[in-house]
Amino acid sequence: MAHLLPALQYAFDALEPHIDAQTMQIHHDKHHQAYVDNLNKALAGNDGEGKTLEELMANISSYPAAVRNNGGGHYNHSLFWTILGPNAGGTPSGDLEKAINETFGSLDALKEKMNAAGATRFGSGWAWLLVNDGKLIVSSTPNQDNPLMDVAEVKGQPILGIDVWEHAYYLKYQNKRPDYLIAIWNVINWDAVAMRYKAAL
Ligand code: MN3
Repeated sequence: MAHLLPALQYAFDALEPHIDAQTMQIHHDKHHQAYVDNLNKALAGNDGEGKTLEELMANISSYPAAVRNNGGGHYNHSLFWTILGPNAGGTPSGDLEKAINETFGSLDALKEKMNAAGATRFGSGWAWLLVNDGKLIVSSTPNQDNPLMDVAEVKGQPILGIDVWEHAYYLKYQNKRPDYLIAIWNVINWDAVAMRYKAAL
């Protein structure tokens, strides 16, 4: 069963003005599609072919770089589209809010920590909020790696990931990655993050 590009659940322009429509269209239809296509090519005829993305991530060190890069790319972007949304932003509620306040002190402190992780990731990569053994942790990974990979420095279940590749922001923000990182909090879908948090516990 080949991997498929998941449909975006909102319009390309739904995240305007924070993330522009052209960036969303190219990012989803071209970049993510390429990860899916190249993953399917890399898996054709070998033992990773029937595996789920999660199974591949857990044992990624035993696969070629093309599976790591494109499988990570497919997993990361599939997560990314779902934790963004129109009419989003604001603050989380319930257990997630409580855990954020207990772990980081406040939502603003979490945002600062995530933004620092994203801003200081040299080159391309991701900033993550993940759950490990019931605890919230902020980390970052290079390239298309993620916390599910056996090679990750900080492992766990990712519940929020922010893409800091230039293709995620360059058309609107050019070299100003920190400005993109401030703006993206206006389109974070906290209900989706809370669902992932609950599932990760
Ligand atoms: Mn991307």
